[in-house]
Amino acid sequence: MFSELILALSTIEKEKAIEEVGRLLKEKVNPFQIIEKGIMLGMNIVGQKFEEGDYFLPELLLAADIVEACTDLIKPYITSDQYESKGIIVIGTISGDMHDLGKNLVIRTLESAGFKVIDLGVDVPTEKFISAAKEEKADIVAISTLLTTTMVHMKDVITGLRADSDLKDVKVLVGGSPLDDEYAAKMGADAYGENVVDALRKAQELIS
Ligand code: B12
Repeated sequence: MFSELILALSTIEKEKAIEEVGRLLKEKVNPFQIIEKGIMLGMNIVGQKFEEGDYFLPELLLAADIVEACTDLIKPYITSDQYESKGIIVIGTISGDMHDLGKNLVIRTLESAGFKVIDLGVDVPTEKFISAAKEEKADIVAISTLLTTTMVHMKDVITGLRADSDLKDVKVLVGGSPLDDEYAAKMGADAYGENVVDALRKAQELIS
């Protein structure tokens, strides 16, 4: 069902990818499945090609542009009727990391479920996470990273949050492809979200 979308993304064919997403939505395919089983798998192939030296940064950027266009199409179909919980979430990509496509998808999903989400953007320093958590009275601080070189900085944010007496009730949710449950727990995070659906489920569990 998703092979055409995966192929279009992995071969960087924007029009075809958009057409496929439109077709899947029209056929009432679950939008989360389009993200996880289509877009994610297509981007994984792009990543592999990059690793193998077949693609370079321009191709990654073009692929990123396609993902943005596809998610713009999907957003209206992610509705809040299946979810109830609400809370305030401050989110950002950790310092040194510019990847934001996954984070943006997570934001859209959380917002559609009724959360207020404050996006700090990419390359966010520890102090910014802490000051924003205070200013916004956040229930959850969510941190994203896609690089093994920057995931170590997540621990600094968590340590900083834990050391601040004003923020002792704030929960920390982490995500990004190099992480897993074990690494998240070792850093002291409250939860790890593997994908958009898991991110939403974990956010709701942390709030309840
Ligand atoms: C697109 C892309 C880029 C784009 C990013 C554009 C953008 N606006 O984000 C650009 C071209 C800028 C880029 C740059 C680089 N990239 Co890059 N990039 C990718 C690529 C191909 C896809 C990432 C992506 O967007 N996937 C799609 C999204 C939807 O998935 P996702 O990000 O994983 O997010 C999901 C989950 O992880 C989770 N999630 C994500 N965040 C969060 C947060 C929370 C709180 C939760 C709960 C969940 C969650 O939910 C999301 C949805 O399911 C990956 C390969 C790959 N397959 O991941 C490489 C990859 C991540 N990049 C890589 C590298 C090396 C780089 C560069 C260093 C390249 C270079 N030599 O300059 C630079 C780094 C720049 C920097 N300082 O950040 C490596 C990282 C290797 C590593 N293990 O550290 C990868 C794995 C490619 C590879 N195989 O070598 N990249």
